[in-house]
Amino acid sequence: MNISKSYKNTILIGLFMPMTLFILGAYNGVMQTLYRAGVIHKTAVAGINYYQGLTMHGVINAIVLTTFFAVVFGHVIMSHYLKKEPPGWSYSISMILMVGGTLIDAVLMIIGKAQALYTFYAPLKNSPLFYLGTSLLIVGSWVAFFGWIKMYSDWKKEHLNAKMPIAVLGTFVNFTMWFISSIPVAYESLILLMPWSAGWTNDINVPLTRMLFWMFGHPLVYFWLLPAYIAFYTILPKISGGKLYSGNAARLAFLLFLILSTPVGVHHQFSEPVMGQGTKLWVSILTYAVSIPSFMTAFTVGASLELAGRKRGARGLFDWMGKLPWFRSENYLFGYFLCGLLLFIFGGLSGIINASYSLNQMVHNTGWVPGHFHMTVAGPVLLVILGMSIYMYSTVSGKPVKFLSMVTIVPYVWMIGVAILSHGLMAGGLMGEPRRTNMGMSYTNPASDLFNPHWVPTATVTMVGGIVMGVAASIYLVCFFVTALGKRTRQPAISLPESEELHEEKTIPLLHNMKPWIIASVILIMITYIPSLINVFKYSSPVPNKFNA
Ligand code: HAS
Ligand code: CU
Repeated sequence: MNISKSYKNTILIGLFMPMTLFILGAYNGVMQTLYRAGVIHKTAVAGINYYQGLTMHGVINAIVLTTFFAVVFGHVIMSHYLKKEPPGWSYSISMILMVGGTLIDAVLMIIGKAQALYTFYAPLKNSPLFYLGTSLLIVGSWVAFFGWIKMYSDWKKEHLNAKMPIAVLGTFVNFTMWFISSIPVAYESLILLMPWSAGWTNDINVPLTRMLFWMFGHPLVYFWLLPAYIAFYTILPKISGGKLYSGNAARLAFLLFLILSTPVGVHHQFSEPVMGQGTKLWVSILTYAVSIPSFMTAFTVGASLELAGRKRGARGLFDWMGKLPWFRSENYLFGYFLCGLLLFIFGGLSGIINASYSLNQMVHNTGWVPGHFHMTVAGPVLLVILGMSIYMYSTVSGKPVKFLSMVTIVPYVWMIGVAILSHGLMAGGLMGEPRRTNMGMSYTNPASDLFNPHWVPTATVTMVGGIVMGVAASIYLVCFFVTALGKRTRQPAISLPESEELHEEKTIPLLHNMKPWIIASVILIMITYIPSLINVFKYSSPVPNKFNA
């Protein structure tokens, strides 16, 4: 599909700007591992202190890059499948708000006025403007969504009997869940934290801010994941040479995320004293339930890959894996997707361990948790972001991808790096190595309470993984920017590989109507959060501002 200049520029800015910030995000990730391995014994390097760097790492990689990607990928999906552009007001206002909000946050983090980590709840405090910047970024993403709703309703009038394409359903599910869950965080940021950090209010209820943050913080991780799932269901079967095993299963998986993503946030608060036992048990059960759509995805995507391997001549039980198009530079996206999926097997399993209350007591706040989430958000999520960003930049700008063989090997190097890093973090975590701690400081003073010789080998393994990831990210960034700054050789266009479904399946009306799922989602949120809120007010009270300054 041909595109207007302003729409094209919006998409390109939405890819270029977060990727530029990713330089800082990735750099601070590698620095984390150097601090923790004791290679750096200081509180700050190049004027960036440990927590400032950790905040940049989390905010840029996990909030900025992911939100921009979800919006830009959403634009490309909508335009590819509906053969339209979103209304001009929606994509322009959305991008202005997102860029503006991000710039505010970036400046504050660089000058050290925001170092309360990406999980921004009290008592850690940022500049009041940080909460505004983050809210603008989120609201900007909503505006894009509003434009897609208009676009879809116009398309529906022209295609009365057509089914909603799976990629469009996935995008709508993702942004509906995002919209619902960003209401509590908007309240937390704008009504509670901003006035508190500006000194306009005298006290703050810490567990309340934590509860509101996690009501958003868990759906946030699925907001990162679902664009990757859309790519696995709708692009991967095609580029592997096969077909999507079941469209209905894909639709059901997305809709299950809509109902189960938001009410599980309390699994981040198993150690929170004000949450009741009943809530914790209930949320543990719901968390196992939210793993079901991922198990379904493993099956459906796995079956689609097996089918592709068999079409390429595989006959035995496992040889289809070898027949898949690994290391092919004309098909570089495949490596990004598959390396992400392979990491996610372990990322997902470690998540299920976290979900058990008793096992969570063992791993909470240790290196195990970042070990888990690097195999999810730095696994399938980031790899799909990297692969699709360069792919979309190239097609939408009309510039060919440069250094194709380098682009092709990046995901494999990255996967090895993440596997080593996560192994180090998780093994250390099981020996009590804390997360979010500048342990390197203690290496100069082995008598320090924080020094534990058992953590040295695992922190060193983590560092090796971090360096390998740093190498992969650097190669990628060179390829991305050389591509982006190269010459146009083709007409700019929007186009995505589009997988066919294997069977013509029966249309199940419930899988084509989001309304009942949205209602079920709101009911489950109320069942979980009304008792939680009652407990928060029963067992906690606001603390005066002066104690948090
Ligand atoms: Fe998590 C903490 C539970 C998934 C991210 N998680 C975190 C944090 C982050 C995060 C960032 O219950 C830390 C937050 C902080 O800073 O404190 N998580 C889960 C569970 C799942 C899960 C049950 N997490 C994710 C995803 C994330 C993510 C996805 C990001 C994108 N997580 C927790 C819990 C905590 C937590 C507790 C709190 C810990 C604490 O104490 O602080 C599930 O959704 C996972 C289900 C996944 C699967 C895997 C399916 C496998 C697939 C791959 C198949 C491969 C194929 C390839 C087909 C069941 C789909 C085959 C090809 C061949 C060639 C073989
Ligand atoms: Cu979670």
